Amino acid sequence: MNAKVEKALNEQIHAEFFSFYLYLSVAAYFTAHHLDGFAHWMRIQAQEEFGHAMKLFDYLAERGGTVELMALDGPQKEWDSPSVAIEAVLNHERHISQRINEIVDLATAQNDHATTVMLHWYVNEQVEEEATADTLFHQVKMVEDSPHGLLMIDRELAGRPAPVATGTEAQ
Ligand code: OFO
Repeated sequence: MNAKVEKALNEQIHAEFFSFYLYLSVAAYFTAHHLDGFAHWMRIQAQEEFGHAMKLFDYLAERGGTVELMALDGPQKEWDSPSVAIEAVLNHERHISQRINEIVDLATAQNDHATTVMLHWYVNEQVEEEATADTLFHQVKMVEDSPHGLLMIDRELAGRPAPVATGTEAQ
């Protein structure tokens, strides 16, 4: 396959695995602060990121490309408050959207239509993920000074169902 696209997809696999790692770190932060619903929600989010990485992993293999896994940096471990932690997630999703858009541009410029079409799934997924993180951020910000409000959101987040698929399917 096109070498530039192959490189960009490998870098995106790395970015998705870093998202997995970062969200797991956010989950650990919430667990340490006894907000188990938030921690549960972030663990599921991390699982989804793992799925996003594996979807690209499988796609590269299917196209005869070479998967090159790279070292992951240690993610941030502490945030000043729950809203700051969720804001970090929102900002990270915006960063991922930007990356996806750039790879779509690259694949299109390289006439790699199969990759452009495959990436449309990620473009749509990013719209949803940014919207979800944005809503959660604003809700947490609204109640941040009220433990009661925070616990209500925590209870709600505890109900997020686990992804149905296992293995390498993206969510
Ligand atoms: Fe949360 O994003 Fe992956 O793609």
